[in-house]
Amino acid sequence: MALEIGKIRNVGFAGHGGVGKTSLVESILFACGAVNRLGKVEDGTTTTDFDPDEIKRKISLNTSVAYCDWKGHRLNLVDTPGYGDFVADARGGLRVVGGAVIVVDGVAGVQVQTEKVWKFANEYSLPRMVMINRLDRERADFFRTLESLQKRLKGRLCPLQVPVGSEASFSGVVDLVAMKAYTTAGGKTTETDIPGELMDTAKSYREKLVEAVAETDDDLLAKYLEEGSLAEPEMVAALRKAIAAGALVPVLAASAARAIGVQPLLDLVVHEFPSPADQGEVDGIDPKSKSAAKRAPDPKAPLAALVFKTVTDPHVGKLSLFRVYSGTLKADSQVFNSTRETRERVGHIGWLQGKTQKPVESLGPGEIGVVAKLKDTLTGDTLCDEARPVVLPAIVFPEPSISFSIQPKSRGDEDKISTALHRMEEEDPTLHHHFDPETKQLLVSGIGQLHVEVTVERMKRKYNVDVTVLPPRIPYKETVKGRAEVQGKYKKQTGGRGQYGDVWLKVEPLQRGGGFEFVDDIFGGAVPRNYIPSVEKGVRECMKRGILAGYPIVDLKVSLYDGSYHDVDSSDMAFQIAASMGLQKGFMEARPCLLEPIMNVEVTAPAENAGDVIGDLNGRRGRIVGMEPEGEIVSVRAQAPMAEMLTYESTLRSMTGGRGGYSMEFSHYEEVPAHLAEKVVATAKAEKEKAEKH
Ligand SMILES: Nc1nc2c(ncn2[C@@H]2O[C@H](COP(=O)(O)OP(=O)(O)OP(=O)(O)O)[C@@H](O)[C@H]2O)c(=O)[nH]1
Ligand SMILES: [Mg+2]
Repeated sequence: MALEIGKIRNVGFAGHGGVGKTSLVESILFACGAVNRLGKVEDGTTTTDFDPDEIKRKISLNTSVAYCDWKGHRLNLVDTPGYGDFVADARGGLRVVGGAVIVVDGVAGVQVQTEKVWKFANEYSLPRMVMINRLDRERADFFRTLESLQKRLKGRLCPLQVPVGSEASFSGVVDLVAMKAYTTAGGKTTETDIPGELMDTAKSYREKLVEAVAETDDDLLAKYLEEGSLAEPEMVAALRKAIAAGALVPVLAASAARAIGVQPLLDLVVHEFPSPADQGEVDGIDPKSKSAAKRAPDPKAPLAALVFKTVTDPHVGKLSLFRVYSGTLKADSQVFNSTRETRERVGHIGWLQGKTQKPVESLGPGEIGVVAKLKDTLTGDTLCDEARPVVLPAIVFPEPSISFSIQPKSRGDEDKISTALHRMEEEDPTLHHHFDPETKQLLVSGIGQLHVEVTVERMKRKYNVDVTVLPPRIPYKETVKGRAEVQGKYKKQTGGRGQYGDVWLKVEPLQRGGGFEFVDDIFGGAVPRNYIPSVEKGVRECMKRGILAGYPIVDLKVSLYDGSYHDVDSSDMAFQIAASMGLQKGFMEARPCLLEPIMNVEVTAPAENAGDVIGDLNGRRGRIVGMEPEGEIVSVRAQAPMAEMLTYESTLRSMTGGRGGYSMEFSHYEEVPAHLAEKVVATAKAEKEKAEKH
């Protein structure tokens, strides 16, 4: 029997790294009786951080799913990673939920990845609540954190609770709708009256809440202004509507580790977040007619399900995590993968409790489940009824931004490495690898250094291949600053059939991010029509290989404006070569330069280290773009070249005695200063010569 759709709540947990998402999910599972022992991240015993690499590093690397039942409702909990290198996985997780709990730390407040997951939630128009967690810690402060939330996150954020006590004496929350306190002692939560000393605070924040709710509805606002208050049922109904529409984001208080605020959160999830039925129809495309197609959350409708995560399990092989949007998926059936246009056999299906599968016969709309051993299906694919196909929008993942070259430790492991990487790329859409024929290096690209390190460890553990990671290769690019008009002529006419191609090219820069533009300015057939694509191809091939230092050329406009040909000797190949020769010459005449990736960096450090942190960033050619004190911690935002940030981790650690943290992501490309560019060009030349010798 499939679950009753109105009783399902799919909830995502997202936020910056280490704020307590996994601990919160564990605490929820325990409160609901879904686990009988409360796991701890420190001990590697939580339900949703079960991967050996997660246990070893004590951070979440993957989105994982667990379920529990609360007051007659089924909650599917989607725990997403918050560390910068892995946060992209939260995109997949948030895609399939009906509401998100954005968790923030009660000391640090809004951090880089908080803003990132907030944007993901915006993209999917997700109703959300913000939970200020870890309020039992020293220096944690609900109201100061609230200010940072209201300042830095777009949306109408309003407390729905205020905390009872603070730091070590934090013991519960006051619900501002019911005007009741829920205090927790020894893991047990009980409803009590609001402590006398909190009454004034509670009343004043309730007033703010009522006002905020009223402001989401014109009729309600008129009534509120007239009568000065709102009736309870009206207020409750309007609150639910406002949250669902994203017009209001309630702010809550908690300590996941001490189970404070957990039961009140569960009641709110059940009352305030939409069920899959409330979420309504989902939009897709009919692959036959290419027109829009909708699918209703009806168990009898044709099947439509989306795979949002793929993992490989050493025992069972490939697992696909999916959400059913419409229709019913049955065990032992056949489905159609409309994204890849192939049939898939479905064997066992089930619910997921971390790594454990609970087999079920069927899964209805709104349910989240798992299926093993699909052949061709990858993350983002739609599974549906072949007779009524539909493709749901895919999930967009970021491109990798850093590349490391890797070498096998034992000879002859090259094939094993490439098989392992192919398999891992099926699981992880942010991982890529390719062989660079110029330098004869195998490059593994990921979001950051830790991402690549974890990949290499996995390769060893799961596929039994050991590799050495060499320092990363900065993904420089080449472009020009000036213009040039040049001839490229390729002529070989000695004996037999010759080769003849002759082009005149104009080379010009495009604005940053402009890519490539090819202009055909040939009049009167100086270059015959059928060879114009050959010229463009020759230019493109040459741009891929690079000219200055072997990096791809970007932001370039090339116009073909003259040339000549030979009736017999001209060929596709001859024009490609002529174009490539022309570009090489024109490029070098048009003031070539190198571009380097610039990163957005956010550093948090104890206030007394702020001066050192800023001085050091300046020394790394960084530009400070902002600095915000948050209590005894400062957060410094800067832009700095990737090439200067490779060794940052250890420097920051020693500068701050291990108390600083940072995150970094790609921002844009900028020109490399000339004296540094010379070094890069020289190194590239040496590498190329070395590779040619071997
Ligand atoms: N004092 C205190 N510590 C907490 C609380 N919640 C979590 N922690 C601790 O904070 C650390 C990080 O917790 P996690 O649950 O792994 O945080 P996370 O948000 O899942 O981290 P990532 O998934 O890696 O982004 C662990 O050491 C937890 O024990 C809390 O309410 N109070
Ligand atoms: Mg986690």
